[in-house]
Amino acid sequence: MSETSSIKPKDYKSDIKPIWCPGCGHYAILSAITKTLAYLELKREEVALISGIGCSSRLPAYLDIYGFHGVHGRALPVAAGLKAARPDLTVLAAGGDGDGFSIGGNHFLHACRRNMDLTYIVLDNRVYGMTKGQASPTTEPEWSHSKLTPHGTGIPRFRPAAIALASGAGFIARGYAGAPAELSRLLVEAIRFPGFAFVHVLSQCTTFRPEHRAWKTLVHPCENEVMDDPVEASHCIHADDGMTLGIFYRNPHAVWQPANEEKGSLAQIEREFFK
Ligand SMILES: Cc1ncc(C[n+]2csc(CCOP(=O)(O)OP(=O)(O)O)c2C)c(N)n1
Ligand code: SF4
Repeated sequence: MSETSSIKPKDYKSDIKPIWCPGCGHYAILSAITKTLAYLELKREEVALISGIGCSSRLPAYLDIYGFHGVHGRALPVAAGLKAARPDLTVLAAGGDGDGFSIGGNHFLHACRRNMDLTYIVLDNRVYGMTKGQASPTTEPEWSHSKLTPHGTGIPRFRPAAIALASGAGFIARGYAGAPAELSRLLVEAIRFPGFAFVHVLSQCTTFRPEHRAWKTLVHPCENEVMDDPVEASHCIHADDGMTLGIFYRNPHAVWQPANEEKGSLAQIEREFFK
């Protein structure tokens, strides 16, 4: 990371102190994001982070950049709208596994397919943290610690990387809150990638999934070179045990960005609307 940059990671932090539980993985991801922005020397007014709802989606409050703490599962359409109107901005979207893969699952598929120049960071703790520990789409089928699913869900886990690949995402990577320097390197690559970049981040929930402490012994680096062939990447992603870290797939292709010539001022839009 650059030592010469005049803009420091702390410059991107707001004065609001995070209220996450002690040891929550989301702290390290917040720090990785600020380090990434400083490394890329992005001015605060050049970047926006859009979130949904959940512990993870509190991120915009803790950052002193443009931000929008949105509606559950709706970070991606808001981020896409912002990018359509302001292509000059670096637009990040972030949220949890419940937010992005359950209620927002449909948006995830189509954001991958549409391929706007966005970076989507999912803080995956395999549980609904904010609503006190229900199973999410990435929860193991046998996990039975929620009163709602006392015998486990019995349903196979959602495979975010495989679904992103099948839906057309051009950049797919996985990081871990316990490896923040590596995560920051992934985020740099993701933001530089021209198109939709999906960064799946394992983020431990110390309160509802204390067994996540073992993750530090389970994660392992991706042994393959970064792939640009979807068939090869598909083999690799299907063989993955969910704990592989690194960039799985990188394949830039046509970015969708609506033409902005007809964009009017707010006053013009209002006049058209009430005509
Ligand atoms: C439309 C809607 N449905 C349900 C909720 C309740 N709700 C708030 S946060 C949340 C789950 C958040 O879990 P996740 O996205 O995994 O994030 P985490 O809190 O674990 O970081 C739910 C279901 C809501 N706020 N809005
Ligand atoms: S409930 Fe879990 S995800 Fe939410 S702040 Fe606490 S440790 Fe983090």
